[in-house]
Amino acid sequence: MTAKPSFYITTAISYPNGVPHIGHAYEAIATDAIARFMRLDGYDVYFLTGTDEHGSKMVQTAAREGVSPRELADRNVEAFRAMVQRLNCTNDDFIRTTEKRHYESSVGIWNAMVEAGDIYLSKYAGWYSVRDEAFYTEKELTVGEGGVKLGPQGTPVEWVEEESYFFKLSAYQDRLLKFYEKNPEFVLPSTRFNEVISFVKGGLQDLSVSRTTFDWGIPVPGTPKHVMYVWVDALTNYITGVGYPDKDSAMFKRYWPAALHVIGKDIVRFHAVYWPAFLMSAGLAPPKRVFGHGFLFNRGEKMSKSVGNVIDPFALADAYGVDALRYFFLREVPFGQDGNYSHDAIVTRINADLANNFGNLAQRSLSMIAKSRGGDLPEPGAFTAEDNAMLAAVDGMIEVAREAMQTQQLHLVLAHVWSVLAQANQYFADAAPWALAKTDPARQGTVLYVTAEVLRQVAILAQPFVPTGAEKILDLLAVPGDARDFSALGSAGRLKGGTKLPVPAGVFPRYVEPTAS
Ligand code: ME8
Repeated sequence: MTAKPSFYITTAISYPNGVPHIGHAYEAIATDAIARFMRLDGYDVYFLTGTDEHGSKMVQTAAREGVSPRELADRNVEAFRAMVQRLNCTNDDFIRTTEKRHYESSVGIWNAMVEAGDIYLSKYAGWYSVRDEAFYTEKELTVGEGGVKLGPQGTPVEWVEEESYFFKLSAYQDRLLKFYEKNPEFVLPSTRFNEVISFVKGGLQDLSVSRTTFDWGIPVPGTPKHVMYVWVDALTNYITGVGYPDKDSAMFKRYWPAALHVIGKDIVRFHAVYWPAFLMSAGLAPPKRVFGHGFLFNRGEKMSKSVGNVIDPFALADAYGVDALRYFFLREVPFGQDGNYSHDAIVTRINADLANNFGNLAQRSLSMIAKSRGGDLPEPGAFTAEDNAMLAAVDGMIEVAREAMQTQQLHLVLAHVWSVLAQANQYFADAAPWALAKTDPARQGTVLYVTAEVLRQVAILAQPFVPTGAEKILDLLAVPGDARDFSALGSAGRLKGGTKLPVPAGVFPRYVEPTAS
């Protein structure tokens, strides 16, 4: 047996300076859907998420709340852990940057960069945004209300002057540009890649990589009055998660370089410029891909912890259900673009796509099998042209899905699968099996068989997105646990006529507005 190809996938690690918001939930859901898809498609997937606990943003929030940064982190981390569980994410690990393994890893990469001759001591004098944890040049700034200077993401900057270690980022300009040229899909969507390339072409300045004005960070080896710049330690989490600094470990060899970092569009520069440069300096391979997803807006409003209009992902999961939330975000928002959400839009998707197209087709066909066949899946007779067209459409889904997933176009996978479901609803309506029970039971059996086969393949492909409901439908079709991955798609995995099916039950209910009590 050949070994499965590995696929190491990560989310960004979140700042636990507050509780999780819907942006964090969106990223976790999307990353989990990709991880599940690749696992079902035969990859050896490793999925990491976690929290980014150092830096001045944590220090400032903790001071405002009258607790230590560690207390603040300890308190909020639990909410992040709970969120990924609540959202049905299948992460293999959850990393905290305050863990011992991460200190060792960060010291490891620091020392490797020192050995490469890329770290030197100097003085930093420039602009810093605490909210972005980012240094900006004068030319990147704009002036906001009351003359306040703002960074490119619209956050306030302050003047910082301190002794600092620097990383020779300027020496990596050509190597980065060559790397980009060789890897034309290193950053997706391509518009974000173009921004990265022009930023690098515009000239890179050396990067301040240590701070001396606070001590909430990983001490620089040999110079404990310096702590590492939070982004050095944050990015390093991705290699800590697979065993660094032990580069020879089985884990590291198996999973590094990462196949995919899923992050938001605001932090593409850190992942696509600084991170590969650090790795090149340390003699490690850069990740294979960085995907910068869009931002979610609550009816057009940007959500962020600092602004205060945070939408609680737990409340949304309680209100609509986890499958529905996952489906909504991944179907509604083209992956890579910004998206809006509102109660009405979520309810429309639940009722039209999940309840009507999927749940209702399953309910109608399975209860007909229960009623007119005593729960035995019918043996099909000879297929008509309509049956063959339907089966060809459903057998062809995986190819379209795989193609879309090569560039993480999750919404296109769902759009295609649901277009086949729409075709199946039409097929079912046209064939009218309810009317055939008496007139032509053999033909009815064939129609019900074909419909069940459509449901089987749709449910297998829907598992990464709506795992709970899809698994229930596979249970109702008596599909064994070892016949639910993508190798069971297509004609090779056809349902067997005569199989005894369990008593049908509703899956994907309609959303009903709660009545005021
Ligand atoms: O940036 N919509 O942490 P973070 C969609 N610690 N995504 C959003 C969003 C929104 N409204 N708001 C934030 C950090 N995000 C760093 C990352 S990685 C080595 C360190 C995304 O808690 C954001 O783009 O501010 C990022 O990918 C993730 O949520 C965590 O954001």
